[in-house]
Amino acid sequence: MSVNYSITGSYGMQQTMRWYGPNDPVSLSDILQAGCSGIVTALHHIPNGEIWPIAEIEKRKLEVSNAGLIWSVVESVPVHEHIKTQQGDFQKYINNYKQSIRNLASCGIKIITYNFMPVLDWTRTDLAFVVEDGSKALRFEKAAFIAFDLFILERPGSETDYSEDEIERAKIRFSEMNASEKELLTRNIIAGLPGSEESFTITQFQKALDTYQGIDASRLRKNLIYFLQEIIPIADECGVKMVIHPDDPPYSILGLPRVLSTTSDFEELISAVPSLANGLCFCTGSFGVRTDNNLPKMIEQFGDRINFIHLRSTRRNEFGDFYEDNHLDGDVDMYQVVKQLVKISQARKVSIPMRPDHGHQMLDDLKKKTNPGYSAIGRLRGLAELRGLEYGIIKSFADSA
Ligand code: DNO
Repeated sequence: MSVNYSITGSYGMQQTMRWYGPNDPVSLSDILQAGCSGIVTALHHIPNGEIWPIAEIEKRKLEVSNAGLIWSVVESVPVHEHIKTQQGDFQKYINNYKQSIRNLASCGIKIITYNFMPVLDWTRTDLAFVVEDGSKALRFEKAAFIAFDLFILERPGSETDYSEDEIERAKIRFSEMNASEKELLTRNIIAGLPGSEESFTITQFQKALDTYQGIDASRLRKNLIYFLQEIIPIADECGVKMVIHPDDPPYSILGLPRVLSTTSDFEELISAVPSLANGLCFCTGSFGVRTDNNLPKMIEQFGDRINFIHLRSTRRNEFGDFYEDNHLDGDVDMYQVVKQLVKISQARKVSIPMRPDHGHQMLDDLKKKTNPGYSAIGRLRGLAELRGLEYGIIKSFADSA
């Protein structure tokens, strides 16, 4: 982990990209050509809750290393819903999770990402939002999301979650949608974005939501802490860093609690389970949606626990909508963020793996079928910009030293 991967000869970020495995339209050789040294991947074919067998891990590891790359980070070993709700066989799933940690560690893979979002992983309403330059971005439009909740899902009690204004805007938005737009919106929300391990029909979806009846934020937090108390000692034993990915978007949706959206959310996890193996995947796109999250400050505060970085910049408006802007644009102050990240890398003498999180669908990729957010060229643009930014920062630190 203390290998120096930076082009500047100083500690900085290790450049990686997510790879969805052999069926990913973006190949390992594409990723190598983008200038990456690391790969972020998962065994998506292993059903959620089952142990990741050593043979399967080794097989994936070999594919990656044959391409001249290193499997740097697992994103993600998914947390079974029963662990989040503490229903059914949850203790068995926790034990399986522990074994997957041990197996990954025995293959030398020591950074593991997970999240604790109920039912849904990351959520967007529009996967092809055309921005000014003609490229396509991912977007979360509040009125469309509320329209889905109130008028498509018709979730019991949903009206009480929104203001009158929000309901009015959602009504108008819904009345303007035709049948295929409604269908697409539904699919975007519940059919599972890349990396989500769950996919639902409307009936299954309401059933899944119902399993959270009686589980509020404090209960969900308790369950998360219990999970950490169980798995972090194992991670410690095998030298693994667990990193939790923040909620995306970083607030409660569809009446479901969410407990990793702010600084104080993570502080609670640390005070309950202080080991440094209890770490954070610092995702600027997710945290950056909230105006009360000061990203450079969070990096300073949690610097010794940030072991994986997602860089992306969202742009929000007054209605609670946001879309994924170019990596150096949007509301995230990427200069301050990267500067703080370089500082912590240098202080800790590690090159923390970073991936350009998402990218626009652009140029030739507009004609191809791509995984939403994970096209080759948009991520290549993002990575190139971030690499240049980091290079300038590292050089200027060296000059002023
Ligand atoms: C989206 C990602 C998420 C994230 C998982 C982590 O692109 O950031 O899928 O990987 O939530 O467990």
